[in-house]
Amino acid sequence: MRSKKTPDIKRPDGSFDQRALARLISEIENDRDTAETMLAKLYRDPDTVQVIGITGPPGAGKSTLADSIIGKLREAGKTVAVVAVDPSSPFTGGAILGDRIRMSTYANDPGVFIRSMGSRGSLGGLAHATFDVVNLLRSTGFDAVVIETVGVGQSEIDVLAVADTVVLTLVPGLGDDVQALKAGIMEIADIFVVNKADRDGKERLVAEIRMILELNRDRFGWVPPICETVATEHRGIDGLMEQVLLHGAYVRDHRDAVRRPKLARQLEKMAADRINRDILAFLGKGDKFAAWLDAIMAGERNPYQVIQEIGSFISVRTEDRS
Ligand SMILES: Nc1nc2c(ncn2[C@@H]2O[C@H](COP(=O)(O)OP(=O)(O)OP(=O)(O)O)[C@@H](O)[C@H]2O)c(=O)[nH]1
Ligand SMILES: [Mg+2]
Repeated sequence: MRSKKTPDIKRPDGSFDQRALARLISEIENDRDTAETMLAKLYRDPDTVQVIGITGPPGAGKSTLADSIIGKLREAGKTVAVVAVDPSSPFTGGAILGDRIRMSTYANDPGVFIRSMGSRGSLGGLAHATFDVVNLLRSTGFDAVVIETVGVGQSEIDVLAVADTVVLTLVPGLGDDVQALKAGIMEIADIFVVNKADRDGKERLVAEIRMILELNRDRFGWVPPICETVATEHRGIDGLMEQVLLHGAYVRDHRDAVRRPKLARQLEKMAADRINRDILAFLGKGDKFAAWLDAIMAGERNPYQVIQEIGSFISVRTEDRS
């Protein structure tokens, strides 16, 4: 057990020790146990911080929007931490470099901290380490945290769990994608952005979103607005920012209704991850896993019988501890 003093990331003058922060994040990425120990001590959840998740399909303009949002937050004198989650998928292999270039406007701004993370090793699409990193940044004293994540699947559900405000970025000309998204997006988006509004098909996309919203009207405490933007020309950004801030206020006023289910989802994921690690470590330790494999290979047992045995092993252990 190492007992290291955790450095103060936010200095008395309001600036951030970015190198110390980068070091803590590397520790989080490299060692789950260290991460848990550190965050058990550091975790804070001040309701003055707004975590903004920007999600949507590849190339929708998420980074360009993030850049504009960071700009607006800086104009308002707010400090911002940015986490860009890059899927290790071959389809978006260039994303890391792309994000760095597009966000480079703020690379030397002491009030902005930028970090790219891979989503490698994550079952849910968004790296488990991302939860930890966002929680670290939430705890450290930034006024806002911006997460960019690509995709339109499970990873959005993950974003939902760590973000207070989820901005779903869509673009005209996606064809049937909105239909396909229908089930999922309603639970995800706090704000819809129709970006690339300079393109054909904008009206149709807006109408489609509006229809889905209309059908689900009863389900909302907060009715997600639809913002039209042309991120490359900074058009529509003021309107988007206004909604982001309004939603931030809504979250603060409805903390139980908004934060509790998000925390529940997060805790569920974290618990599953923890249990998974513990049990795999336990199975590995006593060479039981190898013995089971031997038995399967020898034809003495089949994998399903082994899984049943593993199940009873686990329940014995959990009963012991209760
Ligand atoms: N015409 C037009 N192009 C845009 C707009 N917003 C972004 N783009 C362009 O779309 C491309 C992708 O923009 P990004 O901001 O990198 O999109 P992204 O969603 O972050 O992309 P990934 O992170 O790779 O998924 C870039 O070439 C942008 O210049 C827009 O409003 N209109
Ligand atoms: Mg991007």
